[in-house]
Amino acid sequence: MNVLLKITEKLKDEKIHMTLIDPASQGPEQSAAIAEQASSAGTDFIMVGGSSNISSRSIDHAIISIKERTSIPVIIFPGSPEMISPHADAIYFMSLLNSRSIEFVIGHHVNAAPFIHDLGVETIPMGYIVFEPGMTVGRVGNVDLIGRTDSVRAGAYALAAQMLGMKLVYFESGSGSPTHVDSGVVRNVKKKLDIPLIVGGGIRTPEAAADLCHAGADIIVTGTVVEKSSDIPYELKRIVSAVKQH
Ligand code: 1GP
Repeated sequence: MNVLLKITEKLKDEKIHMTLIDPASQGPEQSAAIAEQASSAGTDFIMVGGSSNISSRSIDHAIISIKERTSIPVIIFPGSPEMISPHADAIYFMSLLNSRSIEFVIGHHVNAAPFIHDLGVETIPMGYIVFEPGMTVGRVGNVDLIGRTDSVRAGAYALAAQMLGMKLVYFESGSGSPTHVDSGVVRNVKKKLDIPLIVGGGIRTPEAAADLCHAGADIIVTGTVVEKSSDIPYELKRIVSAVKQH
């Protein structure tokens, strides 16, 4: 299965919802239970990862358990070079473009590339751009944060990602953020950007997801909403259906 092809094919018909599961927040069984409920709520892809440092063993266990209970593709969303697993369908080969630390822009990638190559896992080149408030990823990634309404800087970074040959751009406010990226920024950037735009961080309601999709976001990521919810199918179904209505 080519995951990037699946993403681009699906985007011809509809917008995409992805559920982020952080294996540092719960054990593999609970991660799998969340994935199963997210899948039944209609999410299209599971992303596994986060900013906390997790061993390749923990990532392996989480992905194996998730794959036992769901059939939707699993993409690794790595917060460190250890977060690699042969059990994933793909890994975002993501450069944190507005980090001040060279490791997050290209250094970790150089270290991880030979291992990923030998494992044969599909890599999806992605420009990862972090906005205020940034939360854990902003701090850990030593990010020069973009203001949440700064269309000019956001657009310049997104275009640079596209010109570097990246296949996706991800606008991130940080997991658990009280705000999400401003929809005006998404609207302005999408006027010039040709590659799909992912938006995540702080999206908790169907209204927020709808607003961002209406502005031009192609893929919406939610994580905290499922980790905190006592009724995942109900809450997620409402968000997924808001995404699919655009
Ligand atoms: C974080 O964009 C994702 O990397 C999801 O954020 O946990 O706030 O939904 P939330």
